[in-house]
This record gives sequence, structure tokens and C-alpha cells, in this order.
Amino acid sequence: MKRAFIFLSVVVLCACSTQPSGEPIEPSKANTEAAKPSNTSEPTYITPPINTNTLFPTDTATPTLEPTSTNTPTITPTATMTPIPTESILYYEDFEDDRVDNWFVYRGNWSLNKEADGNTYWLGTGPNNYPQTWYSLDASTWTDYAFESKVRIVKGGVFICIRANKGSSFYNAYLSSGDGWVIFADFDGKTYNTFGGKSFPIQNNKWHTVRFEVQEDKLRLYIDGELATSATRTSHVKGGVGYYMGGGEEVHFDDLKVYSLSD
Ligand SMILES: [Ca+2]
Repeated sequence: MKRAFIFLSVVVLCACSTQPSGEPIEPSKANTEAAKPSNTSEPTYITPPINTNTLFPTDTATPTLEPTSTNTPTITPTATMTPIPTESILYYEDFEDDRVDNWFVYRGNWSLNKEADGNTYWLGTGPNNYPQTWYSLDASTWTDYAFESKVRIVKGGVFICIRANKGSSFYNAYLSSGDGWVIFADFDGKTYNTFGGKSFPIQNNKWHTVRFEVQEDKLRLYIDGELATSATRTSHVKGGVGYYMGGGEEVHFDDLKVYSLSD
């Protein structure tokens, strides 16, 4: 584990050194990076979505965010969360050992911080270029699972990713504290498609327990135990987890848990 941590630190340093902070990423470069195969020694990552109009539910982009009947049937919400046996845990991190193990950081500033009661949490921020971090160990066997974590948005919003090949492909759930909006998206390295958008109140500066489930072709997003939105999708079948956010935003994370939902 220590060896992996050191290796990842080196990778992170190398990755950061090739990307001067403050320099915008050209879409063509991002697409090239996205096309890199995942089995090379160099980790795959990109700036996920380039066009912010497809990312953030602005007034002009809102019409495109609504699910359509052709490819984004939204399933009927249910009142209860899927029960998860504790023995199905795949990953857990509370940062109380003052370490962040097995995460690959790409862009932005990610640091451990302590609250007044001594609890340690992870803080992500950065001026631009989508600060992002990805679970770095092999998650190729992760298919049906729940990614639950406590999330506190100080500013902006957060993209929570599942079935991810780091930044190259993933499903995400976007939570916007500014306008109380949640929405799914999938990204295949080239195309970013949103679906399943719903209004849902999200308070700034408050811990929310966010649980993003994927089971077969079903996506379900729970916030503080309440089903915020759900949808069906068949774009991705396996992969790990990650977070990213827009530039200039600040989000806190704690108590990360991944549970298998496989039968
Ligand atoms: Ca903690």
C-alpha cells in the first residue's frame, strides 16, 4: 500500500508538472487524452466536459438537460434506499489517520483539514481546469455498487462519478447548491450527455450524505436518505469512483464508502 501511495504521488507530480495551472485545456487535447487506452503506464484523465453550458444548468442550457423519452427514461422513484449488507463493503475512508490512500489527484488543491471537534475531512478546490480526483486502485470488478460519502459544498457544486475509468469515462451525478439542482450525465471521452435532472434543495456549508447507486442499468441518487433522482442508462458497466468540480469552487468530503450491490 505504501509503495502504491509513493508511486501515485510520483504520478501526480508528473501529471501536474505537464499541466501548468491557469492554462486552459484545448478541447482537441482533451479528446486526445480521453482516447488513450487505459492499460498504458500513463494514467488516463482529462478535463471531462469542456463546454460549461453542458455542465451547469444555466437558463440557456436548461432545455437540453431535461430527460427525453428516447434515451433517458426516468424510473419511478421509490421511498426507500437499497439495503446494503456491511460485508459487501468494497472501500472505506474517513481520513482519521490523516492520510488519503489510493486516490489519484489531477488538478486543483486537495488537502486534509480538521474541524473544531477534531474530525478530519478532505477539501477540494482550485482556480480552474476542473479539480478532480479518482480512486486509483483496480476497480475493474466494481459493477453494481453504491458510492456514499458526506459532501459539504462551500461554493458551487460537485460532480460525483461512478463506473469511472478515471476521467476518461464515467457516469456522474452533479449537485448544485446554487440553484438546488441534481442531474446525471455520462461521458465516453468525447461526448457528455446529461439526463435525469431534478430540482432538489442542497444547502451550502452543511454536510449531506450523498449515495450514488448503480445497479445493472439503474442509476439512483439519494441525498440524506431521500431519492433525489433516478434513471436508466446502459453506457458503462464497471469502474471506479471519483469527484470533480468547476474552477473556483470548494467542496468538502468525508466518510467515503463503496458497497457492492451485486446479488
Ligand atoms: Ca473524517
